[in-house]
Amino acid sequence: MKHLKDYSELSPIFDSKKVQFERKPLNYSLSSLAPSIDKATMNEHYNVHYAAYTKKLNEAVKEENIDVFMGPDMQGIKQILKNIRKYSAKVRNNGGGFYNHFLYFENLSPEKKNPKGVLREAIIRNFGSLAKFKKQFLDAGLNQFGSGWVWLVQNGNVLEIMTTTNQDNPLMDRAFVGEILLGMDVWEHAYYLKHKADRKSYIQDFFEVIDWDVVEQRMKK
Ligand code: MN3
Repeated sequence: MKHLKDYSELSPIFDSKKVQFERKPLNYSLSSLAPSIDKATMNEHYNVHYAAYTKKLNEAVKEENIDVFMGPDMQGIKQILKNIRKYSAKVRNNGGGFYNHFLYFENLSPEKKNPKGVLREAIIRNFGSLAKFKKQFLDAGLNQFGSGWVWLVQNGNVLEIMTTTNQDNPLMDRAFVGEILLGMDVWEHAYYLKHKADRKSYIQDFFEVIDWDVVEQRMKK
């Protein structure tokens, strides 16, 4: 089996038998986000949950003979998500799980950062202040019933907060053509070992470990 990674520059390939989605390696250690997100949670989340979505997505792509165009900037999975209604629940759940966790782990950092430059300006223009953005993002997370995700997305000059259920993603079945800037997992597996049922304290801790440089890099400028 030739392994292809959907997080790097690749040659195009259309053969589902050769497609292999892989987790993006972390550029920080599992323990380095503590105390905001503890090592045990990170290990379960990255090495068990994210790994399982990735494995099952690879299974589903083979079982359903899905031709995937692997390319830079995660084109392979994005193409599947944008056409998700053509595929099974297994593809939807695990394709979403694969891409959502790619975004989540990439937009975390052990370094304390703050929004800068055009990102900071856009947040202030759209939400009034960073504090007001955080309040809206927190509320969106608290109001998301059951498992799901909270997103900061960009549509042209407009930044918006969106939520999705289960492992759905803004790219699925929508007229969404913008950029996903930030993803926050509010499934219990993202926080239950440390924060128990206290989703609010998890979200407050999540704000401490956001990689705002990655968020800014995802902006279309
Ligand atoms: Mn998760």
